[in-house]
Amino acid sequence: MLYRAQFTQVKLLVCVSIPASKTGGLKTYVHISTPLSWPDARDYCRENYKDLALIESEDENTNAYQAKNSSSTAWIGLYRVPWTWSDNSSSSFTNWRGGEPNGRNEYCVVETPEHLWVDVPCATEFSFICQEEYEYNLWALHS
Ligand SMILES: [Ca+2]
Repeated sequence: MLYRAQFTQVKLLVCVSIPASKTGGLKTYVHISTPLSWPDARDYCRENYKDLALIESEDENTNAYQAKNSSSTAWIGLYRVPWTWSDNSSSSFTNWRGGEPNGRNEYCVVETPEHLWVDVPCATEFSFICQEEYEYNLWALHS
C-alpha cells in the first residue's frame, strides 16, 4: 500500500505577559487629585489600577513626580517601619527629604512639591499616585 503523508499547517499563537517589575521595565504612574487617607488611596489604586506607586529607581521617581502637578503633595506606596512598599516589596532606592523619616506616628510617605519624600500620619488626606498595570506582551507565531 502506498501511504501518503499529509502535513497540515499548524499555527501556534503564544502570548506571554510578564509584569514590568520582573523585566526591569519602567512603571507608568497616574495622579489622582482627590484627597484620601493612605489606606483609602491604596484601595482605590488597587481597584482601578495596580497599586499605589512603587518607586524603585531615579527614573521611576522622576516619572512618578512628573505624573502629578508640581504643587501637589501626593501619597506613594511606601509605608511603615521597616519601610515597605504596599505590595510588600522592599527596595534600596529612597528619596527622603533631609531629616526624614522622623515621625513617631508618621508611617506613610508622600512625595512633596519639592520632589522629596516625607513620612506623615497615614490618616491625613492627600492626593495620590497610582501605578498602572503594565506588562510586556511577547507574541510568537509558528507555522
Ligand atoms: Ca515626617
